[in-house]
Amino acid sequence: MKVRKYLASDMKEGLMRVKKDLGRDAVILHSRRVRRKGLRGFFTPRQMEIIAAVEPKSKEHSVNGIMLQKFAEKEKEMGTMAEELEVLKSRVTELSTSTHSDAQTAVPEKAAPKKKSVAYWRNYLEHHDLDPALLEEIFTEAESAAAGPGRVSHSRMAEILREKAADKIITSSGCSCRTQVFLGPTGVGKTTTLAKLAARLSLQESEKVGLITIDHYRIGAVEQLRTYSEIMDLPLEVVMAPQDLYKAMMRLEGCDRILVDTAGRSTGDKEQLADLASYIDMLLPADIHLVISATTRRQDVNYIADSFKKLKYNHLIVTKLDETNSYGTVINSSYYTKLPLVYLTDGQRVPEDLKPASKLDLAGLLWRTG
Ligand SMILES: Nc1nc2c(ncn2[C@@H]2O[C@H](COP(=O)(O)OP(=O)(O)OP(=O)(O)O)[C@@H](O)[C@H]2O)c(=O)[nH]1
Ligand SMILES: [Mg+2]
Repeated sequence: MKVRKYLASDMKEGLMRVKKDLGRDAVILHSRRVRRKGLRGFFTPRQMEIIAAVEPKSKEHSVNGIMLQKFAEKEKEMGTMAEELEVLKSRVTELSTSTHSDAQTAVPEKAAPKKKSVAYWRNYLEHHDLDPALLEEIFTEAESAAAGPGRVSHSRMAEILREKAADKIITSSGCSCRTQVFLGPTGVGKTTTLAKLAARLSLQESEKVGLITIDHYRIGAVEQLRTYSEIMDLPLEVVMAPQDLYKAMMRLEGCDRILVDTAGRSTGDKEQLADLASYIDMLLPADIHLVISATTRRQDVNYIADSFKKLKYNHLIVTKLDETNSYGTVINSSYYTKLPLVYLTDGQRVPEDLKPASKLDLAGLLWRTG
C-alpha cells in the first residue's frame, strides 16, 4: 500500500491533491488541522494535514468488473457445456434414427434442452430469494420469448432471463430535488451513504452542498456527520425540533443541495416513525431515499417498505452489497415498492463505494455468483 502525507490550506484543496496524485481509489486514513511549524505558524491560518493511501493497481477490483467477468466466465462455461451436449445429442439421434422412424425421434429431440435449461435457471434464481410472484413473471415471459421451433441453448436462456429480470427493475439516473433525505432502519448505512453522495456532489459535480442532521437520538450520531462535514468542509446544521428546520434551511440558502440525515428507526415503532414524519413534512418537496441493506430477508424488505410508507419515500438505495452473495433484495425492493433504485453501495469507503443503479448491472448481479 502506498501511503502519503499532504498539507493543504483546506480539505477541498487537499482532497484534490490526493486525487491528482494517488488517483480516484485513494483512501483517507487520517486528517487533522495543524499549525505551520515555527513562529510563523501562530500568525497564519491552520493547515489541513491529510494522510492518504492507495492499493497498487493490480489489486483493484470493482463490483461491475467482477460481475461482468463472472458472468462472462459463467456464460462461456455454459456455452461449452451446451455445445458438448449438442454433440452428444446429435450422436444419440444418429444412432437412434438407424433403429427408429423419423416421426418418433423429432418431438423429444426439440423439447428436451429447453425444459432442462429452464429448470436449472429456476433453481438457480430461487437461491437469490427472489419474490415468488416476480420469479413466475420472469419465467412466464422468458418461456414465451424462448418458444418456437428451434432449440434454446443454456446460455441463450440465461440471456433471455437476464433481459426479463432487467425489465422488472425500475432505476432512476439521479436525484432531481434540491433536498435529499435519507431514512431507513438502524445501521443500514444512511449516514455513510449520505457522506459518499456529499463528496461526489461537491468534489465531482462542484455543487455547493449543505448538510442537516435530525439524528440527535444516538450518542455520537451528530459527531459522525460533523466529522464528515469538517473533512469535506461543508456546512452542517443540527436540528432538534421540526419547527427549527425552516431556520436551518434558510442558513443553507446558498447551497445547491441539502442532504438530510435522519435517525435510524426501528421498523415496528409507530411513535418513532410518526415523530420522523413531522420532520419530513417540513422538508417537502424532496427526494426521500429509503435505505435498505442487501442483507435484509425478503419478508423483512416488504415489512420495512410498508412501515416507512407514511414517510413518503420516493426512491430506494440498497447498501452493503459486499456483505451478501444473494441479490434478491435489490430486485425485490424495486418490484415490491414500484419505486426506482438510485444508488447501490458495496463497501465502507467514502466516497468510492457508491454506484448509480443501472438496470443491466442489477440484473447481472443475479448471475454474479453463478
Ligand atoms: N460493508 C459495508 N458496510 C457499510 C456500507 N455502508 C455503510 N457501512 C457500514 O455500516 C455501518 C453503519 O453505517 P452508518 O452510516 O452509521 O449507518 P446508519 O444507517 O446511519 O446508522 P444509524 O444512524 O445508527 O441508524 C458503518 O460501520 C459503515 O461503515 C456498505 O456498503 N458496505
Ligand atoms: Mg446514521
